[in-house]
Amino acid sequence: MSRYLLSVLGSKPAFETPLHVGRPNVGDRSTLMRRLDDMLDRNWLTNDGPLVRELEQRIAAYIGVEHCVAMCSATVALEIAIRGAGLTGEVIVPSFTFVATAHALQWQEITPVFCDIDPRTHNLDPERVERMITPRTTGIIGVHLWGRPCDIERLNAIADRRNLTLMFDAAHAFGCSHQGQMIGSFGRCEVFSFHATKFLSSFEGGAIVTNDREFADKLRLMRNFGFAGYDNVIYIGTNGKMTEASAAMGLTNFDSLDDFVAVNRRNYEAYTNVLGEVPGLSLLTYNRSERNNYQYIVVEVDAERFGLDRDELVSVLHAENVLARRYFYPGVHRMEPYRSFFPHTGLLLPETEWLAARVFLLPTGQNIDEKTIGTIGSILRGAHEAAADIRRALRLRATRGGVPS
Ligand code: T4K
Repeated sequence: MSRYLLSVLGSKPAFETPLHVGRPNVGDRSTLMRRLDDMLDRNWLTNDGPLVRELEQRIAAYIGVEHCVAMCSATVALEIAIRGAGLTGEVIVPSFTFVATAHALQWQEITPVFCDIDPRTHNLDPERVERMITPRTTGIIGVHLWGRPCDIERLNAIADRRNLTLMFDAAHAFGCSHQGQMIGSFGRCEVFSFHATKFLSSFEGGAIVTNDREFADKLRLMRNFGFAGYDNVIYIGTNGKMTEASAAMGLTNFDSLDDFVAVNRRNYEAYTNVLGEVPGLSLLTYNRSERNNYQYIVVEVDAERFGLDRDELVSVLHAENVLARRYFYPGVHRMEPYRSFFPHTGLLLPETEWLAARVFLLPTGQNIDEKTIGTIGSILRGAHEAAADIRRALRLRATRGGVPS
């Protein structure tokens, strides 16, 4: 069989226009426009409007929790949840996550203590969590990375035993379940992201979900400057409110969740087929007995078996206009201000460092079909077969600072 003609070796890119990771899932446009028209007719644009309330009710019912407090982003929601829960001192978090998980703590001068992950699950390793606890520790924030639940039971047991607050960054996990129970219903609270790139998007947005009524009331105050009525501020607050336009988008996309899962799942199965044939690449698996949103196509590269390392392979894909992403590289501990504060943290995070050098994400969503995935599969197979030539070409390009002739 002849080799696939790769752009990195001088051919034309496989795709004329870039294929992005993180293209938004968008539901029915006419429904969105109708909601926006109604919103303009009402002339009520933000501040706990009817669309925000409807979205909150629908999310709470869907997850099976008592309270949902919608916010302008998951980052602000995390900040408010952390402050509302009274966390101080040190809080244990993974470093293999989006930087917002740690920033939400550092922003309020709470030290994120980076804990290593279990390389099989990509999530916090509870055994290591236990070892990171000090007298200053007040909480643990687990991240359900890629929508796959943390080891919730063991983290719960540690938090109970050590009298710590446990909450979850569930930014990736809307629509996912753990032991049949929707994610969102665990810990003191959980935080979802509705950013444009997330499974459920409200342009920008997020939410805190909890079963604790008093806590939810406090969070509502904190998201609105602490106002408990006209002229009456009873708490320190910020502006964390979701707009009505965002809620319109969130509600419209909520109507299409099943369609989004179906598309994501179809793509996931197609990737499973094409990746199965390529030595050295493994696709992250989801527990099929649970509900999954299949929003992320996460691939690990075994450089020795594949013939190229992750960064070399990402260069091959970019040359074809497949804009694969190295989430979450290089690990939050290697980003500022953390790398200056704690320059040697990497020594405590061998699994994070190992994984951050192996993982990349491929495009999925409504703009990607099985034919496109077939082509991406051919590129990946071609890259494996031509690994030695590619490595030479990339090295030549690096030394010349240009494209190989
Ligand atoms: N916790 C975790 C675990 C998270 O992953 C995140 C966010 C948060 C907390 C905080 O949530 P938010 O405060 O954002 O609600 C992106 C997103 O901006 C970020 O929300 C997300 N995680 C993270 C994983 O990915 P970047 O810096 O990679 O974004 P960007 O602009 O490169 O977008 C990714 C790709 O998506 C682009 O290559 C193109 C495509 N895209 C993006 C947007 C915004 C589109 O096609 N259309 C669009 O409108 O962080």
